[in-house]
Amino acid sequence: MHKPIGVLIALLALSGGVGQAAEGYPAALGRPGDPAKVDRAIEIGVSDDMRFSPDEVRIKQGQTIRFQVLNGGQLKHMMVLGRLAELNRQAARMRQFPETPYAGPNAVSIEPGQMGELVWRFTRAGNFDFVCLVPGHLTAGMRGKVIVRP
Ligand SMILES: [Cu+2]
Repeated sequence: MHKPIGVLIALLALSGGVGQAAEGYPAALGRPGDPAKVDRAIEIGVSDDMRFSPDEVRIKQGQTIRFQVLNGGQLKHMMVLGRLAELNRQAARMRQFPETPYAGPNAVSIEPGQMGELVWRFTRAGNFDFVCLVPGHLTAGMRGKVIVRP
């Protein structure tokens, strides 16, 4: 009696239908994109005034986006996709353990004067966030929104 339910839950977990993906980003966010199949490139500037420019992007569900993140500042910055509640937890973890910075397919770090790329496929509609996880930057307001429309 209990066995089929256990199998069903295991299948749901494998399909990414519930909870967090193994890599630490929410399953609803989508998945790493194929750099050879990009629908659209979006340039985003980051700078030491702790802002993303633009800080809001609108895209269509199913699109693979190449974010080209240009660091015009003197400090290192990051762009990490996710949902704000979880990203805030990651920011707190990075304050506690700054020697192990967040890394994952939903994140890119950009040295001063450099450009970083992040290719992501947004498989579901919804509102998502992106932040900089360099300690202190998110609390200074370094975040933006991705609005994925169906
Ligand atoms: Cu930053």
